[in-house]
Amino acid sequence: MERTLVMINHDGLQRGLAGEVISRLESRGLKIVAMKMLQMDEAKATRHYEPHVGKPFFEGLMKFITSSPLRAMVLQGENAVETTRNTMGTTNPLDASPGTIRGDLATDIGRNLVHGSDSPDTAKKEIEIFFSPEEVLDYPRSVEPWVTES
Ligand code: IDP
Ligand code: MG
Repeated sequence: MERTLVMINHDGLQRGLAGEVISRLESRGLKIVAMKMLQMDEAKATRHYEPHVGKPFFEGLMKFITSSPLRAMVLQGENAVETTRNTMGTTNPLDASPGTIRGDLATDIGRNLVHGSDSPDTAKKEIEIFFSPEEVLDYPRSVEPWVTES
């Protein structure tokens, strides 16, 4: 069973698209095993986007990502990383296929709504930046909450 880090960035929150994004990911069979609101400080943002340090868009990305709270989640499932990535669509929404989150809901590469880890190794590192082990709570699929014990 694989885990991945998903963020609904504040462009997504401000546009009221969190439910839509979560719904699409849950509909693919991924379980939300952790979720919270958080505001990234510069240290956490730099760790999270470390591979992009020095790129032309890095400064703008830092400014954007630290400017308002966002929603972070850990999703779990078979091939959670790849399933999340292909549900999100490609980085530039202009190239993203219709049917993907970015292809249907975004137009601007700097406002592409979501983050998803790009490999299981990256996922592990990214989850550790934002969640303590106690905050990630797996639960069984077999629970039947609609049946009252008598
Ligand atoms: P990803 O989010 O699809 O994994 P990354 O290459 O990891 O894409 O880039 C992280 C984020 O940085 C992107 O989601 C996007 O918001 C921003 N970004 C990446 N490339 C560019 C660019 O060329 N111009 C502006 N922003 C970019
Ligand atoms: Mg990435």
